[in-house]
Amino acid sequence: MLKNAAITLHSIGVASLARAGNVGILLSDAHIPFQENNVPLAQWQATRKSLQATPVDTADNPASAIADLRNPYGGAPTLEIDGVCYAQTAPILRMLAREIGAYDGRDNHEKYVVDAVADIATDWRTSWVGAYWSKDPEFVQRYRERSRPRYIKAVQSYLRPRGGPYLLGDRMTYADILLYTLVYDETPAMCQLEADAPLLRLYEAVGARPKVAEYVANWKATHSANL
Ligand SMILES: N[C@@H](CCC(=O)N[C@@H](CS)C(=O)NCC(=O)O)C(=O)O
Repeated sequence: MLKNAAITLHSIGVASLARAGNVGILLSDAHIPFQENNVPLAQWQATRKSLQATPVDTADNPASAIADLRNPYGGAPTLEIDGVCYAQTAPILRMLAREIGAYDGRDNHEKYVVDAVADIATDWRTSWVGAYWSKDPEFVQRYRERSRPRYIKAVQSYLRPRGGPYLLGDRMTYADILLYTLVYDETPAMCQLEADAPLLRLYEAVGARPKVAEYVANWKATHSANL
């Protein structure tokens, strides 16, 4: 499905790696070529509408009328593979992990751990997005003082006993990528991570992977044009 496919990652031009960055990082780390359609925020509504639209059924592609070939919710990231849209960050990452045969646990218990940490990261991301755009200082303060420390404490409880640097030791999973982009967007300083914190070790290990470092450097260089 991924081999020789035409792959486009649709993302919104914001000053953060955000949700779409997770998909870009996994594809890059796996050496899978893709195009990025980074849409300026002001033009996103039109892109959203086109991603939501169910394509017209055609004689040579009758399956194109199926709604899940598009992105009914219409958010970013949307990953288009040979004209089929995949939506929702964690499910996209899981689908890619299954296709590639990496970035996940090897047995059912490991897969559960990866899913559980990914779920916390997903909640953390949603909470962070709310605080990022909020104009309510009390809400932002609650996020900083209660929500963020609670997410960090929870993920570090999974990381600490396994010895790091990644959640499953020396194998990077898609959950590690979700955590990396959060710490990147928040900054390690805002996360108040101690020098020996497991989450900081994970952040440094993911960021030091050559294809991840290359993706992030390129993202910094190119995405500012759409802000
Ligand atoms: N559950 C979805 C949420 C997607 C989402 O809300 N993405 C934001 C950007 S990070 C977005 O697209 N906002 C603009 C919109 O909803 O049109 C996911 O994890 O991918």
